[in-house]
Amino acid sequence: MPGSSESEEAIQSAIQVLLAWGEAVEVLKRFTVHEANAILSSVTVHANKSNTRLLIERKLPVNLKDVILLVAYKHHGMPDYLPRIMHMVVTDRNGAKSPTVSIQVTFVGTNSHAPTLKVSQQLAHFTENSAEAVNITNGFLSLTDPDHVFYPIQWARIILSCLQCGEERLFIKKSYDGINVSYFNFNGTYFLKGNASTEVYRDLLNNVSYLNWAKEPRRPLNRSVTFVVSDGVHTSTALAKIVITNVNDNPFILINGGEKAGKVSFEEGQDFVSLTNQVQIFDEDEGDFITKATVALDSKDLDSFLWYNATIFPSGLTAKYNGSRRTLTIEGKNTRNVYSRALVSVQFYNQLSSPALVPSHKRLVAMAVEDQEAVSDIVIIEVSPLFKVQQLVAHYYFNN
Ligand SMILES: [Ca+2]
Ligand SMILES: [Ca+2]
Ligand SMILES: [Ca+2]
Repeated sequence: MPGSSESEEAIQSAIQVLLAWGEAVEVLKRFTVHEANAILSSVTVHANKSNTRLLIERKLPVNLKDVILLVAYKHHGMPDYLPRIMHMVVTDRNGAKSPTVSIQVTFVGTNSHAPTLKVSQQLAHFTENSAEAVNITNGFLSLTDPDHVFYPIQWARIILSCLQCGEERLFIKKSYDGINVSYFNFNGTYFLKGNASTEVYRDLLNNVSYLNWAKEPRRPLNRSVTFVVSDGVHTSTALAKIVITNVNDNPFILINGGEKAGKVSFEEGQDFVSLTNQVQIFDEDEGDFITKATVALDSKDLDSFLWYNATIFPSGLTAKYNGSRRTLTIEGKNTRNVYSRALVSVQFYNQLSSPALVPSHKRLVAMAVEDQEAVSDIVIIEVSPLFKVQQLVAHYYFNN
């Protein structure tokens, strides 16, 4: 069939396509390299330097319009996806050209791809007591979806594996019109809802930060953050991790129902007096033990010493008094309650009927405790002697 033969000749010749827009050139090249499929595998594409002209050589009969539509559809970077006019000229092997034919290309898409969500660097660090929330992904979260222009991202969810939900939480300090953001403190979950591009969602998800204001972050000291996005049909998930560094908080002492200093008095010649009737020891780090307590006399106080009431001193601790340093040291790893009892048992001794001036009659006693890392502030207890009224003795000498 001559007509058919003429047609075959045209089909097997080089086909030159003049494109009215330049952007498709790079896309077409990229597409043929990376995403060759059944249609394009039979087509060879050359671009000229002006970037507005494509030379498509074909070996097998295919519908050229399909090729162009497919190429256009695959063009991820197209800014507006408005219809384009393409002008085509077909040249046979003798160089004879057809009249120019114009094709309007309308972009259509199918939501066939799941969004690709990735966190390439997964680890964020948070240090206890930091006032600043720490960014979780630091820009290392990426989100793409080849068909996002036709099928935008519809919602995202961010889930913190909080152990003290309420004392630790996520923040997003950024907003976009049209995206509704809500956070649920009780389970550490953000919900983002609203159609938007992958760029907008990527930006929001890269702005998620974590803050923990607990004095003792709950162990284990790591958390995970799960990101989920959906284009309405497909969802994708990525994970990031947070490692928390715990900081030791110093223990502290309150005596006699909440004071940071105390006063007791003793009658001279009384022998001894208890320094406190109540000691409370606190440590923000709930799990911390106390390892040591010291009670020290003023260095000038040479006529007093410290000891403890053995009947109420708790078992599990040891106490020894260093006379030259005038310090009672209580040791043993134990709870704050046990140390409280030990400190309540401490007694101040001064057996002189007329205590020396040091430099006044008042004596100072310093009390402190230590956890495994740090010493508390010192609590000072002022010990004042009460003078006994001296019996006035009159001596009469009678001379005969
Ligand atoms: Ca999609
Ligand atoms: Ca702490
Ligand atoms: Ca502590």
